[in-house]
Amino acid sequence: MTPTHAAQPSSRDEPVHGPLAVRTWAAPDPPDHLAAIATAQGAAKLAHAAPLPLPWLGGTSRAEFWRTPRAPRRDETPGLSLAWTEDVLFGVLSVEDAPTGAMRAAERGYRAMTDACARFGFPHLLRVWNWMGAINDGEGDRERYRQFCVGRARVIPSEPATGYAAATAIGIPGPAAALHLHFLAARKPGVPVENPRQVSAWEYPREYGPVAPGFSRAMLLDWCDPPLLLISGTASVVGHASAHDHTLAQLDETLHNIEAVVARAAQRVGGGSASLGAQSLLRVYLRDAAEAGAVTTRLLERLGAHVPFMVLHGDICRRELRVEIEAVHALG
Ligand code: 3EB
Repeated sequence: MTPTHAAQPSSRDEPVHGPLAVRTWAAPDPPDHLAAIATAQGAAKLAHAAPLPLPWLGGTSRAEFWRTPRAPRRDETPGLSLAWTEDVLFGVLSVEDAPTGAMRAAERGYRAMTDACARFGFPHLLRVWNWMGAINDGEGDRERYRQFCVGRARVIPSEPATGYAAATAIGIPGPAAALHLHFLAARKPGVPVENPRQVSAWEYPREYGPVAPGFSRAMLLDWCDPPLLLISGTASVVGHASAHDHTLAQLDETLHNIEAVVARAAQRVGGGSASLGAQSLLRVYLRDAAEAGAVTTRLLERLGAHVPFMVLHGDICRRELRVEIEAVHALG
């Protein structure tokens, strides 16, 4: 993978100390990727890559390399690829989906995912990415995202003892075809972190669907060196309500939300980088591809060119939301 101008130059040859680190750049095909996450075109050129099922629209990063100190072991079967070390497991899973089948697809996908985690001895689910077509199709409680939440809740117990995983749930532009999951699990639990500006998702009121979404705002891996904060897909949600109509106003509110989670996590570890910077890595999901230029410009203004981000084309799970951002932040 060619380095982009904003790749972190200091990280190129930096050894991976802790059980897990995330980089935007890696030497060609090092053996120690737990996951090389890239767009479909990028993934085609990498060994053991996890393709993103969404078109890349812009930004300063094209791939994420989730790295471990030593090469992981791997198991690949149709529909399920796994890579694991003594500490962490990363999986890529797809199950069939259908226009009215989001609940069943979620239930099947989550069962296969939790079965794989249990089978390999990684009981703690830390981070899940969910992608499906036609996410906003269906009215009221039949909306596919809301049905997905019902199916997920059939497998993930409510308020799990060690917290809900951090998550992203994004629509693939186009019809329902498959539910794609990427997931990270570990032998040890992480520390869930909530956002003081937002109602916890599992406590959303009934108006957003029959079952509240089971995810944490972020998961802190305090057993990584440096500690790693995995921030869920974050949108312009204040309290539980969507805020602002305009995309750039939503973008600013979203960054405010992310900064609040980062600050809270920095408090938890008693220091560390309390603000987004070169130790962060962002994925931006944008509903309207035509806005990619404006969004990229605003992000460069707000964050500077040293914070790597990629903009992907995807639908947000509430119709009025136009942009969502997830992040990895090293609390070094
Ligand atoms: C929100 O704050 C935006 O259902 O797994 C973000 C991240 C959102 C994850 C999920 C949903 C999910 O409610 C939506």
